[in-house]
Amino acid sequence: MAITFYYGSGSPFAWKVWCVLEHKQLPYEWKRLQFNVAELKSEAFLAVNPRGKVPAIVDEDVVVYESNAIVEYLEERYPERSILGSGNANRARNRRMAAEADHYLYPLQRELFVQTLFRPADKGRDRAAIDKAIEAIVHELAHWERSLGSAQYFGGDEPSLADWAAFPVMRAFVRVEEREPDNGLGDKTPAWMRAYIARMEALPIIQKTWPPHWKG
Ligand SMILES: N[C@@H](CCC(=O)N[C@@H](CS)C(=O)NCC(=O)O)C(=O)O
Repeated sequence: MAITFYYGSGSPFAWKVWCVLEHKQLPYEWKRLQFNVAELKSEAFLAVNPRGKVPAIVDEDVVVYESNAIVEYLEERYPERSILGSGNANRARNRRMAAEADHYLYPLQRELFVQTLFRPADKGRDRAAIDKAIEAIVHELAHWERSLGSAQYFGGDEPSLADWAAFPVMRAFVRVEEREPDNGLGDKTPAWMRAYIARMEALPIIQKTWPPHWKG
């Protein structure tokens, strides 16, 4: 039976889980929820995730929410086509970077969105707050540059969980630059990250899982 996958377009956590489902070539039924009370806080969805957040999955009688719990569940339940690689060191490295993406990278994306795309146009823009957010992002990206080293992917020669976790957040930085080109992030985006993003965007998994509301 196919896994039911509850998704929200633009959520980096949901994008990560979608990439993992594709990486593992698992059958799933994709259910896109809109970010509104009617859908996320409906009785039906709260029965799946009482927090009313995406992503979530239902696999027969198993319900899992929280993206890291979901990807760990999928890895244990369906170990073929591992997202963690082989050997304790690789597996720990992937888990470490997935945690870093959530705890260090994502909050910076969130703050940048709050200051730009999520801020009503009639409120204008707080230049100092945007500059501060960009400065924090540039500082954080230095850690990612060190982790990547000369590899193609954070996972090494092939993309793995570290990439499925980090790429959606990094691509969201670029999204802000595309939507508000004057914000100054573009000039500060490191060349290695642009090259990495281009490499990831060329992957069939990323093309297939592209956030629907970013298309067109
Ligand atoms: N820690 C959770 C975060 C999930 C999360 O915050 N999802 C957001 C989208 S990025 C959401 O559904 N927000 C809707 C809401 O809070 O009403 C995970 O890893 O799954």
